[in-house]
Amino acid sequence: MSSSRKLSVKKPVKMIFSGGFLGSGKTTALAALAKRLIEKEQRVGFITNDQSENLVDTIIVRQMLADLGVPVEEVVKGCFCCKFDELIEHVEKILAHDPDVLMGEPVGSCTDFVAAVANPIKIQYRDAFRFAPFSIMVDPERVRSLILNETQTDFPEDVAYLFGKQLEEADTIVLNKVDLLTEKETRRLLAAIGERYPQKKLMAVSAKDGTGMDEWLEDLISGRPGANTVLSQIDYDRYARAEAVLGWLNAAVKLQAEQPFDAGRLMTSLATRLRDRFKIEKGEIGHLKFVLTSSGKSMWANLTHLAAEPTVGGEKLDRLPRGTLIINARVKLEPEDLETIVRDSLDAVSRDMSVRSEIDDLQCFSPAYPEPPHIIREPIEG
Ligand SMILES: Nc1nc2c(ncn2[C@@H]2O[C@H](COP(=O)(O)OP(=O)(O)OP(=O)(O)O)[C@@H](O)[C@H]2O)c(=O)[nH]1
Ligand SMILES: [Mg+2]
Repeated sequence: MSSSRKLSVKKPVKMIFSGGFLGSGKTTALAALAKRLIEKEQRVGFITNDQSENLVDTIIVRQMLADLGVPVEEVVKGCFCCKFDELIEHVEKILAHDPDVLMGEPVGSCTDFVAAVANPIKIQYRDAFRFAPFSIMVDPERVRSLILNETQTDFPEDVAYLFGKQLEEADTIVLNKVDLLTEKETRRLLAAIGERYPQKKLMAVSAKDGTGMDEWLEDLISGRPGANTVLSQIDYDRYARAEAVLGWLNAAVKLQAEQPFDAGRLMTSLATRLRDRFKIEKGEIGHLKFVLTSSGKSMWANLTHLAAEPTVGGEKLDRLPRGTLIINARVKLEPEDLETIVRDSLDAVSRDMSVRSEIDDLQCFSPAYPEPPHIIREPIEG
């Protein structure tokens, strides 16, 4: 690969990318880090990524960071690795805003980021960017189920393989959601991760309550070179199988009612109903996320485990006569089954709440075999 294009930057832009499995807290954490950087008078840009259009994260990040003047771009219809040229196009759009820092969130089912994204960028645009340590975020429950085999999961072995590969290419493994853990449990999980990945820097944070976030940011902006841990070996067939067990659904739904309806109740009822159906079908949840937007305000709901209850966030919407609901579901189900369950559940909840729901756009599929255009497997400093 030759150095083919020049990007116009006054000084190298810091690249803060955080990967990690579905629902580990990447969007929440990167938005929180972006706010901290802005307080330090840094100019920030943000790039989201998904396998399809209608991505909840983009709406959430735009809402959380809009007033702070952060340009947000999204790369859709494939992960950064497979959509390398599109990624660069969107990076260029953000560079027009003259950022100091560019933050990016690869899709939660993505791995081999260093070989397929960071290394090609380092080679093609050597003077334009400096990578911060590449962080991989993990949810404590996934550590218990996918690494330690302590709790039951219906995700097959290939998903545990993908999860392990994500950790293997981290410079820093970030155990998130420690607000849900006792100190003892945090120490135990960190020790278990450290035993398996002894070369990695480990952090324990709560993106939600701020624990550990300043220390993490300090390391990210310390100048310690990042995205240097290229996977020496990865079986793309296993990686593809791990992605393909997931049904991936993105939908945009128009909601309208004669009598104003309760936005929070609609989302929690829908999430709960879906979870109960997924349980019956052994449809392990990667991430189920909704955002309901009305008159420029957005409220969202998330569910990351079959055993959990949905949580809501964002702006509290009053009772609404209409709104737009974006549904993103990443669930271990055949796409046809996932689509049927989502359509049925949406009908049932709409009926219960006397709301008319009309699906404007719906895509449901399994992610395609990952075929990054560039793979550079040598370690490259920079
Ligand atoms: N308790 C707790 N919940 C968190 C924390 N960080 C994120 N969450 C919740 O975890 C869920 C998933 O968070 P996201 O930030 O959307 O996760 P993500 O990794 O971006 O998910 P995908 O983009 O779908 O892969 C949301 O309900 C968040 O509110 C945390 O530190 N503590
Ligand atoms: Mg996200």
